[in-house]
Amino acid sequence: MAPSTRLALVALSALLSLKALAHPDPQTLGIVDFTSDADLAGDELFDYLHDDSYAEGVLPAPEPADYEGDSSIFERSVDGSAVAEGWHAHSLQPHKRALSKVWSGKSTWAQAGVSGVAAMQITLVDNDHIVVYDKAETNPLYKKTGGSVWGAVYSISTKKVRPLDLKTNSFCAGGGWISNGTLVSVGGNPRQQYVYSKNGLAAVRLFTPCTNDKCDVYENPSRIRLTSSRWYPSTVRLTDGSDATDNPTFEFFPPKGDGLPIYSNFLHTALNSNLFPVLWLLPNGYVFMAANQQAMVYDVKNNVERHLKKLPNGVTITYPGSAATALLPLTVANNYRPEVLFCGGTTANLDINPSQLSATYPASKQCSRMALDGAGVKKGWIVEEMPSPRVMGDAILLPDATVLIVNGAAAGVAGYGNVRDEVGASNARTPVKQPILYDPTGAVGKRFSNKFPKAKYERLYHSTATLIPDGRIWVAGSNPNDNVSKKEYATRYQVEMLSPPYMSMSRPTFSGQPAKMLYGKQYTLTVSLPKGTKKVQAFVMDLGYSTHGVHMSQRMVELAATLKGNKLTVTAPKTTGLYPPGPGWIHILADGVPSKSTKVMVGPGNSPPVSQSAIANMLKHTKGSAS
Ligand SMILES: *[C@@H]1O[C@H](CO)[C@@H](O)[C@H](O)[C@H]1NC(C)=O
Ligand SMILES: *[C@@H]1O[C@H](CO)[C@@H](O)[C@H](O)[C@H]1NC(C)=O
Ligand SMILES: [Cu+2]
Repeated sequence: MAPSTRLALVALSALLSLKALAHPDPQTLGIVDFTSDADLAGDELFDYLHDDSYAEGVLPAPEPADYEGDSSIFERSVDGSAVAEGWHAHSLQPHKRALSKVWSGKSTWAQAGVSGVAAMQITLVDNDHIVVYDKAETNPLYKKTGGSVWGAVYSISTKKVRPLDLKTNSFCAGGGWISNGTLVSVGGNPRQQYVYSKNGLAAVRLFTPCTNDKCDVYENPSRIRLTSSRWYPSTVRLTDGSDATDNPTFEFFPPKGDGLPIYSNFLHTALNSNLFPVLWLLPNGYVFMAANQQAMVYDVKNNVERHLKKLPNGVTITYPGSAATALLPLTVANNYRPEVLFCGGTTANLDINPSQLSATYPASKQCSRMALDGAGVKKGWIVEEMPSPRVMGDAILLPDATVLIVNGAAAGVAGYGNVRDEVGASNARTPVKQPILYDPTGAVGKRFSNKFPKAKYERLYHSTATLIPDGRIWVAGSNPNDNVSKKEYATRYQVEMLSPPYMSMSRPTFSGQPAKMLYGKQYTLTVSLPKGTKKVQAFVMDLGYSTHGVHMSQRMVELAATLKGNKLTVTAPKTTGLYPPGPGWIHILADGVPSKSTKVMVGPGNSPPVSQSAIANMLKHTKGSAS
């Protein structure tokens, strides 16, 4: 972050704050330092009018309702109908399993080329490609026409990177995939004149995958833009395949309703440390949300917030106290009962001036977990401890339904350049290079394993990780610097891959996968299983959009499956709440050993609903040049 970040969301009129803080002269937002007329052309399109009438008090601010007394919300869907099949309060199956045999062997790290641009935000595109977005800075990767770029596509098989031509500054943007298979990146930062980026505060960047390595980012701010400036925004794909973001307001992409932002009491209350809030779509269509030390369930359709119990023991779980977080796998065994997990973060007081914080302040060891149904919410947060403290961890769902936590530091907080005792500009120190594994179905107190070798490089602020289709974990980034830096802790371009023990085991394979899986329909895969396999399972996963320790829309849903001979008949998710329409990856497990995964479209692949009146109203109210 830039030093101003924590303050940036203090005011609801976020743009005005950002403006004042990001550039000393509030008149210059987005139009600072023009270098030529050519560069100026069209630039006004990237300047967005912030209309304060969207702020608190003007839009109806929903009164937060307490979940107590209305836990029935967990027993019905957003449309009032019965909940997603199989999703209701029930007790978990007894825990038997110690860590399964797939973890008995050795894990190894390997170097895997460079990411071309610093890997601040990443997402897997297809079986071989990862999109990498950075902030606009002087990366070594150049466009053919000259000039540094801040977006790239990395090939897993060749380890080559090709530049992407982003127009706007994607500094600390968020993003996700929508139902038609297009990647949407939202928000960012004002222009960086030395790399010719334009103002990305209200940017919407679209990337539709291709097979010829030619596709690029599409930006057209005259038609496609956010309602207001968003830095550190989160998104979640909704049941209709669209995307929501927040600033302390929410909005939808494509726009819905009147197309204008919706004020959020919850996000307002969660200031200051509400950046990159954590959002998980629940099987009943509501959205779980956590920011700072608070949590709630949001009824998107009716704009009702229901606050949950605070995270225990004063632990902050969002930036700059970034915890590793996941929606735990939704499985047949747990009856698709949603549970959320937060591990690490900080107990530092983040309401004081950052200059009073120290990069040596120990991170939290605490994990907090809650089941989100009537019974789970009544029970509240269940606290566990990691083997060691960690801030800025990444929680990666693994194909055997365990959770790997990689990256981060044992002390300090996220961000750079504004606390005491920094190393270089890093607000965190004591990198944690050893991954840990969490088995959600293990017995409390016995869920963690740390039998992993250490990675070679530190992965601090602005580092990322994702599962890739062959089952390895791709780790990249780390850049706690304002600009590309070679000083400790340097801007890291090196990519590393972790191979879990299952990579060298005899693994199942499958073929005959459909390109699309329609809701509730059955599909038959032809499988080849290691000898003596007793149990076969199938899953669909969203590998998420990873940035700042938040894996937006990451989820894992087991498919009901029956085996006859070598034919495995799987049933696609029954409801959009279990898996919202959009891309995913299918794989099978044979006695816990995963196959490789392949890409699938869940749902028909249609574009999300488009409301022309919402778009028109959004354009009307956000058109024009700022100041
Ligand atoms: C970033 O680094 C580049 C290359 O060294 C330099 O031209 C530019 O001025 C730097 N920008 C800032 C904001 O320091
Ligand atoms: C997907 O939908 C979005 C939003 O309407 C649209 O901008 C984009 O072009 C669509 N992508 C494809 C591949 O149709
Ligand atoms: Cu950032």
